[in-house]
Amino acid sequence: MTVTAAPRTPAEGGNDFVVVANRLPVDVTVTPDGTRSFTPSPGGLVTALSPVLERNAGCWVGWPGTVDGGMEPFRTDSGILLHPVALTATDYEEFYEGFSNATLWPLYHDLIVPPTYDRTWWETYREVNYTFAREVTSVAAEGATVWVQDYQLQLVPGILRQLRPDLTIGFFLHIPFPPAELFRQLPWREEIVRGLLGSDVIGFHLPQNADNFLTLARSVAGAPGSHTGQPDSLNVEGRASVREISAHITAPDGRRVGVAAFPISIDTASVIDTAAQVDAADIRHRLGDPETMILGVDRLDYTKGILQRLSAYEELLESGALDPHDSVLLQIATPSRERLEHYRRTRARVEEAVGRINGRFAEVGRPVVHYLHRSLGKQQLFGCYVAADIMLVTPFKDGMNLVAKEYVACHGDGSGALVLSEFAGSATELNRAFLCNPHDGDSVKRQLMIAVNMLRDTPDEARDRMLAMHSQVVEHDVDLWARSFLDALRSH
Ligand code: ADQ
Repeated sequence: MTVTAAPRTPAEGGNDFVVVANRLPVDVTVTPDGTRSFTPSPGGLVTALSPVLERNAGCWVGWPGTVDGGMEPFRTDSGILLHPVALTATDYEEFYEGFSNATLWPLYHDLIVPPTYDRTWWETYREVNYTFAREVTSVAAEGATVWVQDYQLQLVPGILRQLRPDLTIGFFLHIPFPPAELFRQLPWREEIVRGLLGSDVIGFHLPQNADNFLTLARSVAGAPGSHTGQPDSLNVEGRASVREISAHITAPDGRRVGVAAFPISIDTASVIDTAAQVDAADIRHRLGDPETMILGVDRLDYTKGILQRLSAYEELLESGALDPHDSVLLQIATPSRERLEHYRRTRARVEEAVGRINGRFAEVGRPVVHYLHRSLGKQQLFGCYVAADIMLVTPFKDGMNLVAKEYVACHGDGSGALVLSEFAGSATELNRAFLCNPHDGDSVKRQLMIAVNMLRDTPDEARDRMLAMHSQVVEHDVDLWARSFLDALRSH
């Protein structure tokens, strides 16, 4: 990625559209001679927001991924102004690894592992949220629209509301919002809810997440609200009208805050375009030309159910339902949060399982599980999507899951099958997938085998299912998501 330096002080008047997220959309690498290089960073948020900012020529405020001091603002070759927020090593440990990923992440993902409640982490979370908000005020024009992203920055809307009442503030949560009875565990629950209520519009992936928040906001922050369950006065126009504000709640300062579901999606046209250029036959050939190629693609996170997926596959090989001579599972796992104990443990268990399964069922030169622990380029990744007969997406809990949508986008010819956890947000829209319960190994095995058999015995039925889902992701892309949210924010 080519970047050019931009002045620290914003151009006269500042920026009219600002996105603020924990991470900038690039990874910065510093070589020993001090030269910096930039590569686009992986992850759902970046995948979703980059096209939106490119189209709006906006400013992205975020952490550049290194704790080695200040960095000047810079502009990407696609025209996005990147405004770095400096974090110290302690900020990184206590705000990011600690409060964000060892407190909020497990709490919001239904306590798959126990959250840690640590007052020092909380204090750093508050301070770092303040730092992000201050940086936003330095780049935002009078009356600008600011779109705050995700669980790391839930206090930013409230702080911005105090510092800059002229701003229009939207907030979108990319992960699930938990039921009130879980959220109430959080010792700082009231501050978080009040922080979010600094927004004009709060967006979630699913109506269920929005409902959870509304219940909480009433009970924790005492905010009265009107939950109509029906679209009300904030209707938006045209194509975006499928997403409407479903409820209003009154913030403690008397403002009306819109709360609604805006299911995120992918840049479908660009995925289809890239998928058309890949050589899927070559990938299958390099995997030994299996009759059945199964694929898993995830950040290596304990919420994604990778180990359980491997166990289901192992049991199917063991029982003979899948033939080890004709079946291959390719698991691509992006390294993630590697210093956290639960992540290290998950990785060790996944890698142990890969070794065990190959030890039991592989032949010389013919592994039954291929495992890559790294990030791939889009071309390579989408090549795997196109090549795979079956995509296994088995999270215990996932806000949306873009991987499932990317796979479907790559199968516009109706080929392939998606086995999808009913606990992924995307299951609501991709309801022609083979839905499974990842907590129940038999359910994963059953749905996988139904998919295998349908592809072989009644391919037309499998094709209908895939084509129905493909239309869904063509009609509901990331552009619709962003425009729906921003239209709702504008007309608030
Ligand atoms: P994630 O938990 O990161 O996102 P997901 O939605 O599946 O999960 O997005 C992952 C993205 O990273 C996809 O675009 C995928 O292509 C990319 N990716 C994954 N593995 C890769 C690899 N090895 N190499 C290259 N790219 C890879 C969070 C929430 C989700 C929510 C998104 C967006 O946890 O629930 O869907 O944000 O809101």
